[in-house]
Amino acid sequence: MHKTGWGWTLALLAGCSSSSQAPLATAPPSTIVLTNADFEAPAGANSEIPGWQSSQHAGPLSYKFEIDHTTHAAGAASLRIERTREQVYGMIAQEVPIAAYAGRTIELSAQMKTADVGPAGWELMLTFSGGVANARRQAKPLSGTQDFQKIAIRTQVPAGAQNLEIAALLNDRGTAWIDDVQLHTVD
Ligand SMILES: [Ca+2]
Repeated sequence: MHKTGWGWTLALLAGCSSSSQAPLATAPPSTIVLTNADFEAPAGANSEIPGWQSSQHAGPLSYKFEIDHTTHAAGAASLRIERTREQVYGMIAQEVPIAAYAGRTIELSAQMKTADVGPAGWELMLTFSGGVANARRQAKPLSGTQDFQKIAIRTQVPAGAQNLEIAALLNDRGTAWIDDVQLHTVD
């Protein structure tokens, strides 16, 4: 009976020991999954982009958002935004839960391209929700006419952050593209 008891205890200890040496079971994966981040999903019946919300500053509809099958940085399609009348900004955005990554450093990146975009540019931005201070990070906007290039923002997830909004904003005239959006931890 003693022997059985010890065997059971040792087995438990061995189990504890091996699980404590393994990577933390609760550690989130290094890639944070986004929806339709490569813009390969076909647009919906009303031109909506699956996984993404399009919006603009105010006023009458001033932007065209389309899946572009002739221009892409990866796969066979990208998202194109075109300003059709003067307006402050038009944007696409997607929100993901981020609380599990508090304290981790993350990198948001995307392939971005411009055609005749004004100086205020085509901008990658992220915003933490949850009432955290300094919740916003913005990459340097692209302007003029530039081919696809990787734009990235690296930042630490603040304690208390609940969600992360990923956005791309066209702050000026012109046409712009985004493709291959990625979000991952770097530490
Ligand atoms: Ca693509």
